[in-house]
Amino acid sequence: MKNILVIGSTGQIGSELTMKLRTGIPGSLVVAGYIPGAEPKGVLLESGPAEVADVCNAKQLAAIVDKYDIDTIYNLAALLSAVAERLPLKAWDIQMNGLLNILEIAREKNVAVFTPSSIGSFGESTPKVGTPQDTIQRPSSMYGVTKVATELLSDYYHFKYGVDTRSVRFPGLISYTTLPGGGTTDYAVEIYYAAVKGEEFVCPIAAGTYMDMMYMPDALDAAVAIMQADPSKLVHRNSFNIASMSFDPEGVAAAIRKYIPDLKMRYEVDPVRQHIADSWPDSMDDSCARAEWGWAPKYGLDEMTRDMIENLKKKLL
Ligand code: AKB
Repeated sequence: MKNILVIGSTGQIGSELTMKLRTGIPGSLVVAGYIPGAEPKGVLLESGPAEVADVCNAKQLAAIVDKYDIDTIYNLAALLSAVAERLPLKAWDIQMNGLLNILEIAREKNVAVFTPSSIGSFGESTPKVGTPQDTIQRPSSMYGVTKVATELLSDYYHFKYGVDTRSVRFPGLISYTTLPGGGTTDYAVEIYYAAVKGEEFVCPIAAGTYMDMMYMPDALDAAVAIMQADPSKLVHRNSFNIASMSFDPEGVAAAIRKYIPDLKMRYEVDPVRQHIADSWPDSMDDSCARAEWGWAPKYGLDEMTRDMIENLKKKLL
């Protein structure tokens, strides 16, 4: 992993992953891929090359791979779960046709590919607690359908053509740098912003709805570690369960109230998001990731809450 293209470099994960790769991998060249309207700014723009990289434009991607002699692609282009329910054909186009473009280029030009999967790849018939690595995946959302298909297609390219595809199933990701957009787990970020700004939080997810969540530094570590793992140790590839904490809205509100006691929250449940959340696991079993490539998260709910509040205070107040 030396010459890297990050597709979706200005999104919630991409904006931080691009910087982590640029600063954390000595001698690396990291191209920030973006689409018009989501241009990189500030340090992301100044710290390395940037190129328009639309997953739906195979020629454009191939030209970037040739220009920079790319050996690894982080494919972060996706519509998140709630917005994908509104725009299912667009979600299919980006998530599936875009992935196919990338995998074909990877096959021809010997490039390794990371395309994240998600807790969204599971569905109502999946065991909800301690969801195993290998289990039933029959999601009912378009996002979930594309995530299962992403896992299968990525494994297909590995076994059929030897493409080095690897992936993790991300929980809801929480960060203070770039906001997510259109996900079911977005509430778990928004509640921190409301708390720090002293605003009442209107929660779109019902009390008692547990989902896996993760602090961004752990998610970034996972994205790098899986691509650096010894391939001979990998029994699985697409995609590994990774977990660090699971909570419902009351749980995260209680954690925040240790630091901001007057946080007010009321519920206005969004039926689309709630339906999706009800179909996702409460908590995943990540023992395969731990055994095969040494996955070990650093942040629990309390450590994350302390860090989120400290950094959001600097950013917002
Ligand atoms: C979403 O809520 O859609 C994403 C996810 C869990 O994949 N954050």
